Amino acid sequence: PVEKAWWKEAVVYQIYPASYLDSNGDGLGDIKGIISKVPYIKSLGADTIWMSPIFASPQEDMGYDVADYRSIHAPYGTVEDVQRLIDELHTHQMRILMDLVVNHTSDQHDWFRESRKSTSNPKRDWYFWRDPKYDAQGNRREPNNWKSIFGGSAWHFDDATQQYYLALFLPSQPDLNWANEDMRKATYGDMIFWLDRGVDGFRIDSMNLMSKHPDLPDGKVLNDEPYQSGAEFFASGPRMHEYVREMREQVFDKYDIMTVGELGFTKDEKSVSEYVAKDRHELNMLFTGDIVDMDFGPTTKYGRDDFHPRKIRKLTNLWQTVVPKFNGWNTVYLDNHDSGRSLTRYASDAPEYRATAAKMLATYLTTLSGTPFMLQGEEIGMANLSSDYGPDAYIDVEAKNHYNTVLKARGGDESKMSDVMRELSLKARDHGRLPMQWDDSPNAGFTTAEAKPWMTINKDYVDWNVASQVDDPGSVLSFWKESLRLRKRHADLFVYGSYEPVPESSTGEMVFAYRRESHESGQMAVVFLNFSDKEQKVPAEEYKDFSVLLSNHQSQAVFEGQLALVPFGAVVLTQQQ
Ligand code: TEU
Repeated sequence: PVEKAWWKEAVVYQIYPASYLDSNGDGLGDIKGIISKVPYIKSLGADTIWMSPIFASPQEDMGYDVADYRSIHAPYGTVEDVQRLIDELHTHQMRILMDLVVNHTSDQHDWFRESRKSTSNPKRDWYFWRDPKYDAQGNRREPNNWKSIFGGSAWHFDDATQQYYLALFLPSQPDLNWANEDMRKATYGDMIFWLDRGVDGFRIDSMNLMSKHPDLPDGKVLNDEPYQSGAEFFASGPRMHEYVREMREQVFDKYDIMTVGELGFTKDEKSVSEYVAKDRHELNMLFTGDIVDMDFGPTTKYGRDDFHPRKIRKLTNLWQTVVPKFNGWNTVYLDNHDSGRSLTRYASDAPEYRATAAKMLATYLTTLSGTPFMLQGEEIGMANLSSDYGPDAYIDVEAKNHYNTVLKARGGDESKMSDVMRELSLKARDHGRLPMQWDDSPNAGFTTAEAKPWMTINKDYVDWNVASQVDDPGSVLSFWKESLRLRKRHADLFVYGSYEPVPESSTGEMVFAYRRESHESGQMAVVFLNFSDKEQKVPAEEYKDFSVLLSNHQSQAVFEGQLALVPFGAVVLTQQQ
C-alpha cells in the first residue's frame, strides 16, 4: 500500500494572478483580490493554491521573467500583501505553492546587469556567454544552432562584450548557468526567503532545462530551418539530478513542503522515475507535459491538431500504473496557463454538451490517483475564446510570435491565416489566462466596469460565471464540489487505491474506463468517461448490482448487462459495501 502524505491528498488550484481578481480597478488582478477569494477557493474543496509568478518583472513573459525574487510586481502588491495571503491561507488550513522560476532570470535582474558588464565580471559565469563562430564567408554566427522555444535563435549578441548569451525562451530571459556554484547558492537564498515566510512548496518552472550538455553541441538537424530544437542537449543534462539533490539538501529538506517539477522533452518512464521514485529522494511529483501542450518535441504545439482520447488514456495508464511500481507519485491535470482549455480542447464547449463535458472532465481529475491540479475557472466550465475572435485577441508572446512568423512567411496576407487561427483557437496559452468570470456584470466582475482589462475577457462570461452557478445544484461548480468531497471521503479508494484500466477492446476507443480498489476495505469502483458526442454502450454485466456513486447525467442504470453513456457521459459505479 502507498505511504500517506498531505501532498498526496492535496487538491491544488492554480491561480494566474493577473487574471484572478482586480481589487483596485487598474484592470490587472492583484494579491488583495486573491486574499478576498480564499473562502471561495476553500468552499470549492481545493486546499492548496499554486500561484503563477508575482515577483518584480518587466512582464515580457507574464512574470516568468523575474527581475527580483524578493520583491513583488508593484501592480500586484507588496511582500506584506503576499505574507497576508500566506497567513490567510494557513488560517483556513490551506497551503500555497510559489512558482519557482530559476532556469533563467529577466535581463533586468541585477545578476544579469552585472554579468553583461564585462567578460571579467564576477557574475559573468552566472549565465552562458560564448564567442561567436564564423562561417566560410567570414560571417558571424551563433555558438550553436539551438532554436528558442519562442522562435528564432536561442543566442543573442551583446555588442558591449562582443559575445552571445543563451536564452532558451525570450531574449529577455537569459538562462542561468547552474554549473556555477555561487549562482546556485544565491538562488537557494531566494528560495529560503519565501520558505521562511511560510510558503508550503514550489512548482519548479522548466525544471529539467537547468542542466545542459557542457559543450552545448549543435542539435540534430531535423529540417531545413535555420535553427534546430537542440532539446536533446539542453533538457535533463548530466548534472540535473545532482542539482535537484543539492536543492533538497540545501533547502527543501529543512521544511515540510511539496515540490512539483515541470518536465519538458524527456517523459519516458525511466526519466520520470529518476525524479519521483521515493528512494531517489528528489521531487514529490512532476508535470510531464504530455497531455497538455507542453510537449516541446520536434512537433511544435502549433503543429497539427493531434488530440485523441486514446492519447489521454495511454498517458494516464502509464503514469497510474508506473508510479506505484517505483513507489513514486504524480500530478493529474488537464489545464494550465500554457495551454488551451481542456473543455474545448479535449471535450466540447458546444452549448448542448458544455456542462456535461465539464463534469466528465471533473470526474476524470477527481477519481485518479495522483495530486489533482485544476486551473482557475475550470470549476465553472470556462472555455477557450471562440473561433470568431481575431488575432488581436491573442496577446501572449508565444501566440504572437507564431502568428507573425507565419504571416511574414505568407507575405503579410491576413486572408491566408485561417489554419493558424484555428490552431490558436484550440491551443494558445491565452485561453488558460482569460480573466476569471465571477458574475455577469461588465468585465465579468473581474475588474470594475470602467477599467480596461489587461486582456480579452471571454464574451461568454454572461452565461458562464461563478454567481450563476454557486446556488445551482446542477451546475458545473456544484458538481466539482461534490466530486472533490467524494474524493476526500473515499481517499483510500481514489487517492491511494489501486488502478486497473478497463481495456479499450471492451469500451471502444472513445470511452475511457478504469477500476480503483481500496487496499484497506477492498471496496471497488469503476469509472466510465465518454469522450465523444455520441451515445456509447459498454458491456457492464459484472457491474449490474453496483450502485451509482457519481454521475453527470440523470440517474445512470446498468441494464441488460450494458451501460449506455450519453454524449460526454461520466459515471462512477461501486459495489455495495
Ligand atoms: O513553461 C515551460 C515551457 O517550455 C513552455 O513555454 C511550453 O514550452 C509552452 O508553453 C508550450 O506551449 C514554463 C512556463 O510554464 C511558461 O509559462 C513560461 O513561458 C516558460 O516556462 C518560461 O519561463
